[in-house]
Amino acid sequence: MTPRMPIDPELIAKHNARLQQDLAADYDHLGAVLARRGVDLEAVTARIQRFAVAIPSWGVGSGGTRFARFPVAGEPRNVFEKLEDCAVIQQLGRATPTVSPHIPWDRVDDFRELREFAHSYGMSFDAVNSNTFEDLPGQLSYKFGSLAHTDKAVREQAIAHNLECIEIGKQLGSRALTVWIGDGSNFPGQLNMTKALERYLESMRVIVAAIPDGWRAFIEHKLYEPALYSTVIADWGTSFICATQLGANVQCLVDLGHHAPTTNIEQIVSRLIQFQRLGGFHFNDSKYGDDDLDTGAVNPFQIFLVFNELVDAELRGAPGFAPAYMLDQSHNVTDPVESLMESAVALQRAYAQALMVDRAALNSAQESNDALMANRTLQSAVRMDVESAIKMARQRNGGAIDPVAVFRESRYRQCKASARPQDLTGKSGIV
Ligand code: RM4
Ligand code: MN
Ligand code: MN
Repeated sequence: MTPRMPIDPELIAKHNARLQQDLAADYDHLGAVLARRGVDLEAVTARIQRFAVAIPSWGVGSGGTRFARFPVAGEPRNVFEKLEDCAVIQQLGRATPTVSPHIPWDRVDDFRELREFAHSYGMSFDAVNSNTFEDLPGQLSYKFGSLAHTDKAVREQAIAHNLECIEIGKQLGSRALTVWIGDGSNFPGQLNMTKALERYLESMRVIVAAIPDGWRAFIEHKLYEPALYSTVIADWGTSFICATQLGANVQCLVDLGHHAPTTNIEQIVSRLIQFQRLGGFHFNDSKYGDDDLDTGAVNPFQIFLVFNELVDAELRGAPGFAPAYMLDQSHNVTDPVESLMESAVALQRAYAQALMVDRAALNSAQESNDALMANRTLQSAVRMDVESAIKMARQRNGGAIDPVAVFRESRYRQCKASARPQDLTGKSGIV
């Protein structure tokens, strides 16, 4: 069955035809440059074609700050409409075939129907995210935490929610549960930090016992927010300890925004790979904190350095290496569809550049302590203009050479602005 296409394929074909000749010339040129470096462009393009990153369902709506939210016209009002927007991102960009749902934001009566709906667009579901940081009417409050709460009844409610997320995931065809908690404290002394972690582990043990065979549980650390003095899973060290305590199917997720500025994230990635606990990523970018800006918008070199570790692990066949890639961004001033398409490209770019690192030269520079040459080896890869390889990969996968241009010309957003009248009452900062 051919998947439903939210954008007219004719429009993509027309655009591609216009850009075809220039792309072929740029691609040939890149091939010649790479050949001189001993890199086979076709092999790189084939790997870019296979690269995939999940879209966060919450990312296709406008985010917001603590101050205000400025919804984009025609933003999705429910998970079906979110999937439709995700399908646009995939149809044009061809790097995002899966969606990571968030419960309860994406709750529906019939999850099998939702799965079928996604399939009709050629999309499927990635890790299910549980949410125990927000209160729902009629429930016990998470104001003072969830899985690590002092009150057993609250912990049980949070556990039950995660168990339900696993059941939902089974119906959606997911293979992972992502648990991020907001638990922590706002004042020194407020929380017994040891007891809180003990309670967290006790709760997580129940959840992990319900993780089906072939699934993974991802735990996600975060330095601060909503708890502003201490968080229970504050850093990768705590996350790593918890994963090792909880079982082989529990791995650490690295959300790039969840670190103090200047933290050496690529080194964290290297450590987690080495000890087989790298579950995957929530990609985004930031300048100050958990800004959730578009991936690669502020510090593309950081993304490259992360991919340098990932490619190194891939090439040496690091045991247990199977990171799940997801975006986790909040779009305040851009069209979320455009931001997500550009972010997937930023990852492909970092991946392609990391594939171009002369590994033999890097290794010999490292072994001989030639710091300058080692750094020059990385710098020369990151300076490569790999756009034509990415465009070629996208076109070969059936996408648009210039996804943003096609998206704008399609007037999809304008159509949705009238097709999806918004009820703006009672909407909070996040989708
Ligand atoms: C958190 C964390 C989680 C995400 C929520 C929306 O800061 O990054 O992964 O689900 O935000
Ligand atoms: Mn995240
Ligand atoms: Mn976050």
